[in-house]
Amino acid sequence: MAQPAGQLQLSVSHALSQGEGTVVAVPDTGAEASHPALTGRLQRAWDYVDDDPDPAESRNGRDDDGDKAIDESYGQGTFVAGTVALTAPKARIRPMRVLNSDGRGNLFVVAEAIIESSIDDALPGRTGGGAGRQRAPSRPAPARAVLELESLG
Ligand SMILES: [Ca+2]
Ligand SMILES: [Ca+2]
Ligand SMILES: [Ca+2]
Repeated sequence: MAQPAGQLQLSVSHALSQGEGTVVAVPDTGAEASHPALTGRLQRAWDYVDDDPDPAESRNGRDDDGDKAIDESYGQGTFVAGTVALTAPKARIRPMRVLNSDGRGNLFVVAEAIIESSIDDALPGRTGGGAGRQRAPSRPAPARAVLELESLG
């Protein structure tokens, strides 16, 4: 049955696959686990902005990028994760918070998150019911390398 262009045609895609057995990493502003579309869908992941194990979205009430809009990207990661939940209703979703509430992040940290998302053993969601992956409390290595380079002038 033909459907108008621009629609997602979810019934067609769901007949092909609903994402069974897959994990979709969402490197963005994080995601709200309490959102109805995401309840029970999220795997544990990492907050690369605050370097903690809770990638929930967070706003700080500041215009971090100086564009006169405060926390304008808050909700973006939850929207993207919700879109994944809708299009792949049986996939698990791993939110990786790599952008702050104004949508800004460090390219090297984003790269690290993407790399880690492709290494199963490095993922906290694979560790079962324990406390998750143990990370050093310091900055992720690529960001630390940049800072060290900067300090060398
Ligand atoms: Ca956090
Ligand atoms: Ca802003
Ligand atoms: Ca902000």
